[in-house]
Amino acid sequence: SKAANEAQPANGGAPASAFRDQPLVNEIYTADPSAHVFDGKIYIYPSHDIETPTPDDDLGNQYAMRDYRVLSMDKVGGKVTVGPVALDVKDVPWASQQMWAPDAAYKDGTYYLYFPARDKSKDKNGLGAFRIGVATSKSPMGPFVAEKDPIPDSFSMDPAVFTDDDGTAYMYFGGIWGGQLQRWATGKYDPNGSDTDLMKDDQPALSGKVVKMNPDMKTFAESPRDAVILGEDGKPVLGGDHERRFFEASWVFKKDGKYYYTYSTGDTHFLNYAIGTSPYGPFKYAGHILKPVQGWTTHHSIIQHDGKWWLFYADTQLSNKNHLRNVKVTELTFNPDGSIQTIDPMKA
Ligand code: FUB
Repeated sequence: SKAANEAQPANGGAPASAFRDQPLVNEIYTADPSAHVFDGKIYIYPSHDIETPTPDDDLGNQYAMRDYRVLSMDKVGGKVTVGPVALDVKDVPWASQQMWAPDAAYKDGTYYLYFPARDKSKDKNGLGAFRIGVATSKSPMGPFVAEKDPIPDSFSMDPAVFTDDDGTAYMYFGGIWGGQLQRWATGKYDPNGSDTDLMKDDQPALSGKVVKMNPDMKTFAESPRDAVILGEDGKPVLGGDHERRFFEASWVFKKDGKYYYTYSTGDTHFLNYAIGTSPYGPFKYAGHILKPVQGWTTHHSIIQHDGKWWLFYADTQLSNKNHLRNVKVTELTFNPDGSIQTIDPMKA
C-alpha cells in the first residue's frame, strides 16, 4: 500500500505537502464519502474504487466498482477502521456492474444502505440503466442484504437520504452524463438518449431529484420532483452555466432551520451549495464549498460532530488516477449569516 505522507506519488501527482488534508485510509481506494453519526460514532459509506483497464470516458466506465466497505472512527483525527465487504454486486440480483456512490440511513434498529448500479438492460452502448437499490443490516458496518429488485420507479444514481426533524426521510438523487439523468427528461427512459446533457444551454438546467420516502425506508411515497436551483435573479440556473448548474452528488443537511442543498458541478469540478426553506426546494444558489480537487470527480458529505461541522470529500492524491480516489475530511466554517467559507483543497 502507498503511504499517505510519501513526498511524491510514484506516477507524478502533486506532493503530499501540496494538499490541505491527507487521505483517511491508504490500504484501499475510496471515494464519494457519505458520512453519518450513528450512536455518537462516525461511519463513512464510500465507493470502493478498484483498478480497471477501462480507459476514462464521459460515461465514467472507468469507475468499475464491485463492492462496498464501510469506514468508522470515534472522532475526526481518531483511528479509522476499514470494515470487511458490506455488499458485493454478485449478491444484488438485479445489478450488473458499477456500484457507484452510496448512502446510508438508520431507523428503528435497522441500517439502510442505498446504492446505485446498472441493471441488466442494454442501451445503445450495450450498458444497463442506472437504478437505485436498498439493502439492510442490523449493524452500521454491514453485511447488508439487498432487496431482490431496485427501488420501484428509481433511476439514475448518487442517492443521498436526509431525515428531517419530524422523522420524514427524503431521497435526493441523480446525475447527468454517465449518471443518465438527461435520458429521463420526458419522464420515461430513452436508452438511445444523450451521453452528456440535453444540449440546451439557454434553457433551465436539468435538476437533481428529490422524493419523500415511505416509512418503510425502502420505497418512494410519491413521484420524484425536481430540486430546482435558482440563481440570484430568482430564475432557474441555465444548462450552459457549468459553474453553477447541478451535475451529480446531492447532499442535504439542515442548519438553523434552513435546508442546504449541496452538489457537484461535474465538468467544472466545484462543490456548490444552495439554500431553501423546504426539503423540496427551490434552493437559491449561494456559492462554492470546495474548489476543484486533484482528479476529475468531486463528491462529498457534510455532518456535525463534536460541536464542529465537517466536510468529507475525495481526491486522487494516492494514485493521480481519476478512478482511484481517497477520502479526506476537513473542517467546514459557517459565517454568522449562514454562508459557508469556500475551501481550497490545495495549499496556496
Ligand atoms: O464514483 C462514481 C461516480 O463518480 C459517482 O457516483 C459520482 O458522484 C462521481 O464521484
